[in-house]
Amino acid sequence: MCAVTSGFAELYDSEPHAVWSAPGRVNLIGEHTDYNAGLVLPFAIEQRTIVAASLRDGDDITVVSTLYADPARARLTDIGPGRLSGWSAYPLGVAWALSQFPDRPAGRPAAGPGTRGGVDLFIDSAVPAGAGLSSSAALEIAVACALNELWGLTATGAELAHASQRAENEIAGAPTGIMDQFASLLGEADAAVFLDCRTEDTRIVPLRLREAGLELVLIDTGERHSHAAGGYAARRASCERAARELGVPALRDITPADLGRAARVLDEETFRRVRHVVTENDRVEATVRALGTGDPVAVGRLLTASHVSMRDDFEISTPALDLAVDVALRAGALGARMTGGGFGGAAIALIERERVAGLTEDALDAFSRARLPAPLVRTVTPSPGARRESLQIEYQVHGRLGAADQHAAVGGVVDRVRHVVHVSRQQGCLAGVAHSGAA
Ligand code: GAF
Repeated sequence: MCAVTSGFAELYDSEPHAVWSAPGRVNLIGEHTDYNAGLVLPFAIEQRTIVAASLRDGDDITVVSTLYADPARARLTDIGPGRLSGWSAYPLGVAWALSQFPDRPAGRPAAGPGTRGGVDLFIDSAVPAGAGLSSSAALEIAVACALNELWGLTATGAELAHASQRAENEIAGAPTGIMDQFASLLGEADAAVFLDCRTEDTRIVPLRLREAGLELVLIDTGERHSHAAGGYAARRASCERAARELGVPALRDITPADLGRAARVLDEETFRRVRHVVTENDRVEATVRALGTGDPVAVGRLLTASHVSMRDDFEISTPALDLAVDVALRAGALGARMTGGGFGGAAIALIERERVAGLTEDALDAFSRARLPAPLVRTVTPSPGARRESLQIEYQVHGRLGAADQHAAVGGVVDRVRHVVHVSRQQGCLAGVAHSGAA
């Protein structure tokens, strides 16, 4: 039986109704453009978050994760802005947002009456937190898919994405955009998701990496960050202020031809923030075109130009991310850039398959010489988005592994599950004394 189902059964003394999963994502290009109503091109990765869930009596939502020692339980009506903190704000926030979904969505069958009651959830994940791979969206979307079905909501993918974003913005307090949720929902094997964040039109863009003998390599610096604080919010505020000063609804409405006027109106730093967003939107469109014509050299150049723009204009890179990009380029990558919100996390490189081993060696060597912690270097595989799983998924959460590794990983998961069940029982989660945050 699957580790999350056995963990669920051990913790809640019954089988889960079903299991859902959602992947993390890597953004190929289009950074800090989503909340500016701009363009993005992320892809879902093979690392997934898995949720086993069932309805329960009453209106308590219980969330337990193999990754966190603090399980939580909250009454649905007690969840609200400013009342929760920590990891459980994300899944509980999704429950809060979806509990407000209309009973009778226009033109669709009514949601099941009175079904928005208690739910027990048991969560496991292979998506590392703070690495720029959107572990938060993977968690939100897996929970959103579970609740959509358990509560009979008939919400569309876009509605689930928005409910998840509300959880992140209003309950977890991270002022993030909509890219990650769409990527986690809509990803496909060997493809990226082109999203226009204003119209929310999406298009699947084939990457055809294998045919071209190419790999996407992730260099995780190990530097961790959170978007609930600091630089991310400051960048968003600066973009919104610039749009107001330039008299447009969003920076998406500024074109390269407007940059001369922007330079006259804005202070120097704000102008550079704007220039990043405007040129990044252009680079996303150019990348989609280059992928369409099978021109990986052009794609690589665009990725590197994006990094330079984030390093110099948007100022969200770090010395470790810059080093990762430099090493990748010196190892022969066609292009490389930091990916995600910045201030830590990972870089990606587009590189020929036979150069991957050399890049790995060079990165370890360069980080060691710079006295930085060893980076984690691995290929990433563009993968399918969120789905309901069969219950036979014992080791899929850990991605592609050899048979021996699978055995070890399953053993590891089972050990983690046992530990979590033990901790949850000790903390009285099941006795209902761990009501989370709310007054
Ligand atoms: C984070 C956010 F969650 C996204 O919405 C996006 O803004 C990204 O940073 C930067 O492109 O992943």
